[in-house]
Amino acid sequence: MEAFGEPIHVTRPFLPPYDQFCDGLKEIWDNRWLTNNGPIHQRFERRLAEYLRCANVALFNNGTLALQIGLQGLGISGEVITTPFSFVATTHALYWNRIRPVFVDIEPDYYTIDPSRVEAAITPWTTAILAVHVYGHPCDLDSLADIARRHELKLIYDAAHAFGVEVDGRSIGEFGDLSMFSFHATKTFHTLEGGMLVFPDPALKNTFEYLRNFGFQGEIEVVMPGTNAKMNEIQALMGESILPHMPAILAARRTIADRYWERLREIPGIHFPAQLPPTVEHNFSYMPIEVDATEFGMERDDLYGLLRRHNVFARRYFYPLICDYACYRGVRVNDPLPVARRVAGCILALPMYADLSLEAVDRICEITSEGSRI
Ligand code: T4K
Repeated sequence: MEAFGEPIHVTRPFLPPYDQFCDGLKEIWDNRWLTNNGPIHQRFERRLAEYLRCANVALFNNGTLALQIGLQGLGISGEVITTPFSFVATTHALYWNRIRPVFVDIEPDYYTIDPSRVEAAITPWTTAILAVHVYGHPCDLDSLADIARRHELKLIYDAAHAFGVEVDGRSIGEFGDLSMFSFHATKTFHTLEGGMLVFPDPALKNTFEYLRNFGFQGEIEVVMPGTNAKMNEIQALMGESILPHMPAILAARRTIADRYWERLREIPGIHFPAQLPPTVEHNFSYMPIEVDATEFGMERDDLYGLLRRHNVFARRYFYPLICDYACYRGVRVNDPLPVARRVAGCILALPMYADLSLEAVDRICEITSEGSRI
């Protein structure tokens, strides 16, 4: 199989029609209002609340700062039980709040935090659970809610990958005490860079607004030592312009995922996460596969290299585990993490984005299939 002429990356941002975006820019030029809770920001925030059917939302300049502020606003301290199988920003948000991460294992079907391991890791210092809907797979919502309630812990979801996901007809943002969504360029829905908190307690809205704007309450009072985490008008315009395209984006991703499943299913040693229950409306934010080296005849890293030689830039999301990065190696990890270690060693995220052609998917599958025959 010949290499692609142009690189095929793991993702490619969706962009709204150019003219539509330029019309929006005109509004910004006319307003001369560029950031600090501008009119487009306010409108976009309302539209998101409607889209998600969640009353309380707050926008930020990126997901990492949104999560940091979320933790700070909820007053989380001490120890937080979390997953090592995520993007490193999940743990960084704890670190920046001087919270000790307690890493526990994931379950093997969807790679989300294993509730039984969470319960086993609770100590008198535990204040919260920080779970991740990794690849947009919903965590075990009921079990985590039950543990949080019984042990009086806050339940926080890193929903960076989960915009558009629904469970039983409810937005994934409706669960827990707080959810953070990332609107980074690489996400299913984006605002160039951006992030959002969704929360059931309306009293938190002011706190988050103070924290993202230096702590200002009005013009001459600062009520808390906040930071600068404001979404600007161009970010908000990008989000507002993409939001109406979400149904088409999700439908295109579903078609691509179906094609991958159909083509890859036949290759020995290529496995997928378990099928999600019919109650879940998925967003197909990533296309993860597991490579069983014995069955496939090639290690995951060799397949990664083979694809690269064909100009296909799959990614090893999420390898290494967060606890194995140099900056977290000093953190004591009591859980042996057998599932997380196995998955991190064999996972590969294949290209997935709305305008990836089915012909390209077929070629990626063909290259993969050739790998199994080498
Ligand atoms: N929690 C979780 C679970 C997360 O996954 C993330 C972010 C966060 C928290 C933090 O949210 P943010 O603060 O980012 O809002 C990327 C993203 O930068 C990061 O947002 C994302 N997770 C993570 C999973 O992936 P990299 O270092 O892999 O990105 P990069 O620059 O290598 O981009 C990946 C590919 O995307 C490129 O090879 C090409 C393509 N691309 C990228 C950009 C930026 C484009 O085609 N155009 C672009 O503009 O981290």
